[in-house]
Amino acid sequence: QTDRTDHTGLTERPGRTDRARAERVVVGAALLDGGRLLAARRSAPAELAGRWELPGGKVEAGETPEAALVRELREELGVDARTGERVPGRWPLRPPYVLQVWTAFLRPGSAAPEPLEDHDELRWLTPAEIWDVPWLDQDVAAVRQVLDTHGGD
Ligand code: 9L3
Ligand code: MG
Repeated sequence: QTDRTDHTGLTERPGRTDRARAERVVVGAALLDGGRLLAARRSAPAELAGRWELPGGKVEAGETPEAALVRELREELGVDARTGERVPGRWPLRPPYVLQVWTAFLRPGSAAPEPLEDHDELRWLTPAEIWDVPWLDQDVAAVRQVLDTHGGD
């Protein structure tokens, strides 16, 4: 591949721009309540079943990541949530997917989370309990970052 020159006269590095263009964001929620973090055990697909994750899913076309996260939390857990801050970092999943994480909080009057689809168990973990569950490999670094930035929330 050769470098392209755009109208500004600057060259782009094709590898990097093409990868970024093809990327699909999966949003994960660091759902926090009283200093505890919600962990969800996947029941599907088979290769992920039994491992724990930050709940969430794929951002759909025309959707902001924050809106996708609120939608996913309603669909998967039956809750009315709002997003907080982006947790710094981006963690590669199976290409073209990349995981990004936002903090999230239950809105007043929200139902308590229930495992409605894709999960079969939920746990609210204190910081001391965070590593008691077998997280998905791809979620470990994200959870560590959540603990570093929001461990006291
Ligand atoms: N994934 C990994 N960690 C997460 C989430 C929410 C998702 N915290 C992976 C699992 C799937 C893909 O991303 O391979 C899409 O997620 P989903 O739509 O099946 O939840
Ligand atoms: Mg999901």
